Amino acid sequence: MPKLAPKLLIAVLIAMVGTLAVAGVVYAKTYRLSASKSKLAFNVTTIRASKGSVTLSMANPSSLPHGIAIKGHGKNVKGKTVNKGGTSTVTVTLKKGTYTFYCPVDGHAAAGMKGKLIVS
Ligand SMILES: [Cu+2]
Repeated sequence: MPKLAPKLLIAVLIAMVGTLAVAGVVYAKTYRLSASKSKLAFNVTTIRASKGSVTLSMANPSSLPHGIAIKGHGKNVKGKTVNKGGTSTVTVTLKKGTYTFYCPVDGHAAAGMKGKLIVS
C-alpha cells in the first residue's frame, strides 16, 4: 500500500470539511437503537454523539409498549410510545455533556431501560 504523506492527508481532510461547511451541511446525526425483545432494556447502554442536533431512533420489537426520551442539563424530551413493530424517535439540540436516554413508560427506566448519552 502506498504511504500518503500525513501532511497531504490532513490537507485533503481540511478541504473536505471546508467544502461541507460551504455547502451548509447540517450535522444532524441519527443514532439507531432497539428495545430488547424480552427484557426491560435497550440493546445499548452507552451512546456517543456529537454536539448539535442529536436524533435517537428506537425500534420496538417487544410486545410491550416502549419509547425513547432524553433528559439532562435542563432538557427532558420524550418521543412517542410505540407498540411492537413501531419506531420511537426523539430529536434534541445538545451541548457537550452527559445525558440519560430512557424509556418514558412508567416504571421502565427504573427497571433498567436507560443508558448514558455522552455528547462531545
Ligand atoms: Cu419501555
